[in-house]
Amino acid sequence: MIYQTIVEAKKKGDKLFAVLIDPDKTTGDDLSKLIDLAVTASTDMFLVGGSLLVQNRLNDCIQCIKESCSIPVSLFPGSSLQLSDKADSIFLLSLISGRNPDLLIGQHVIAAPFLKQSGLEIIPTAYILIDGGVPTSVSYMSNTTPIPANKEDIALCTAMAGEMLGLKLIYLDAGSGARIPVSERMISSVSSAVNTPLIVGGGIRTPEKAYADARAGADVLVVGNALESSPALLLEVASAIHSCSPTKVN
Ligand code: 1GP
Repeated sequence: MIYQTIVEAKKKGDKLFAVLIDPDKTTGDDLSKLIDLAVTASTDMFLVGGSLLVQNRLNDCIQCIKESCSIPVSLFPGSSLQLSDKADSIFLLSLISGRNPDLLIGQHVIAAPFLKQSGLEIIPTAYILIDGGVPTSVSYMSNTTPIPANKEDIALCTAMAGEMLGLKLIYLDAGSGARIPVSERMISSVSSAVNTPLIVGGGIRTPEKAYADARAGADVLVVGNALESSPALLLEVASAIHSCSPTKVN
């Protein structure tokens, strides 16, 4: 169970590394190579999805991962069209930084019957967009305004509300390809205000930033975009994140 893994890791102070794969962009040999690197680096989980998928490759992508390794796969869906029972779990995102009812409850209603019979582990996730310095696909597609990058108070009150509503993960996301990733200051403010495991992603491009985010209080670090152009970065980022973990051998 992916959620249990995250909770247990948090209890021990271990930091987890998630590789985000956009099934439109990483295919064929590139996908196989990324999976091999992920296995070598003891990657903790794959997230699969994107704000807008146009190529209908979601199932094939997940199948390729499942046939190649035992790293768990979670759906990270941009919409209710991005569902697959080939994954292990789904981050069922409620976009609580926004005020678009479709992404707070509408898409979930559409997805509910499929999810009910899918056998997927459902992980209700408080999804909080932070301004990443450029208009990202997720802010455009979701028709929501991200929280300004320097407004830690808004982010932490949003995270607290998400926790009070019973959501099981808090995901602070600057959006894929963000120019400015979520600041350590914001990560630290949010992580000290909630007990819920904290996922951080969007624009992380260096092992140093991943390390700093883990030290600031992120429990799971997500990297996607940077690996599309520099797959070998995966090894360095994984090592930096796992070096923060008291119980992991690096
Ligand atoms: C995006 O947090 C993820 O939703 C990962 O972002 O692709 O910029 O690494 P990147």
